[in-house]
Amino acid sequence: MELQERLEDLKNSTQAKLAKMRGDNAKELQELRVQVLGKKGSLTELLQGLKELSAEARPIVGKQVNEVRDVLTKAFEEQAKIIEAAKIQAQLESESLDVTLPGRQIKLGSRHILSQISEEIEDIFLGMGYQIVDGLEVEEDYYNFERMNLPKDHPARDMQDTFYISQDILLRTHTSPVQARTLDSHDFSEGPLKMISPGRVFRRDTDDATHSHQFHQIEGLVVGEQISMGDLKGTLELISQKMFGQDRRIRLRPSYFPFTEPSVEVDVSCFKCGGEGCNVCKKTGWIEILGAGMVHPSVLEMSGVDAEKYSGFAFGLGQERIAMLRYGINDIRDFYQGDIRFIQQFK
Ligand code: FA5
Repeated sequence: MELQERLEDLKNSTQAKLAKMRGDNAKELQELRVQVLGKKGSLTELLQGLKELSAEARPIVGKQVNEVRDVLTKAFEEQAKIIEAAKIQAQLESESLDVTLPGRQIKLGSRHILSQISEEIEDIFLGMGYQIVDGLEVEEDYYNFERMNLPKDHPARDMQDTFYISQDILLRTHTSPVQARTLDSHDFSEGPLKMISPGRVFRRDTDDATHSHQFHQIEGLVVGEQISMGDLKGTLELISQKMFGQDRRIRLRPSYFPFTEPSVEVDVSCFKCGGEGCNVCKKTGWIEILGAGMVHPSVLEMSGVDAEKYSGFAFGLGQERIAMLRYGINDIRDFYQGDIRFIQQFK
């Protein structure tokens, strides 16, 4: 057969094979391409035949070979596109994407109720000119106890069962050590010290509905000239009214803390029954919210503050307690479980 005829034949037969090829057979397409256009393929083989042609015929047939190569190369590319499109189509069908389905909702959290309470109390005190001080969660025994007038072996240490890290280092059991640290650094020639310090504290208490091994307190401390029990009462009355309502009253009951003298427990009149007695106040009309007192002269003196000239009051409240009372939360463990249904109720 003439070379030109064989060329024409190769072109036609390849085009026919391509036309018959199934749309999903990439392997078959590749094999055919190698067979026809590959280094040892049919077209290369035909090219060898050029050598035997006359010098006049060679360029003409050579041009034809190139034309056939171009046509077939394009045809293979077309078929590759068809195969690729079929593959994508098959994939889309198998994924059965339903664009009419509603989207998946991203669950948004919100500020934790304990953070909200802490910010609310901070705002109240900032408005009265207090500073907010950060304390250390890992504290020295010295500041947590000794500087709070609780020397080693003092029986009142038992009231705050402690996680010790070493003999001298512990997880603070209350926010009161911040009192000693701020008293140490305060310059009284610049005016009285007025601070609050919110933060996390730790005790080896067994977890139950009202106790947790870690919880949050807010410490308050005011030290200056002629600070009296009346100032303490007025301040606590104000904070109770802001937190629990304008018509709240407070009552002070004698208590004991080694770092205050006198010491008091502070009750607020029940915000649910107004003082008549109900299940929230256990029929007493009053709810205990915090411990407080006049700063013990020894605590002042250990910081080098002249207890004859300066006096002050301090208080410490449990944040969880405030939130539980205000919102009727029955179990303290709800605060720490990160359940979005709980957290979102306090938006
Ligand atoms: C103190 O911790 C004193 N530092 C408070 C204080 C400060 C008194 C300044 C005087 C002057 P108390 O151990 O009572 O006191 O704890 C204070 C509050 O922390 C309690 O009223 C309670 O609301 C909360 N609390 C105590 N233990 C736990 C616990 N295991 N889980 C949750 N809250 C607790």
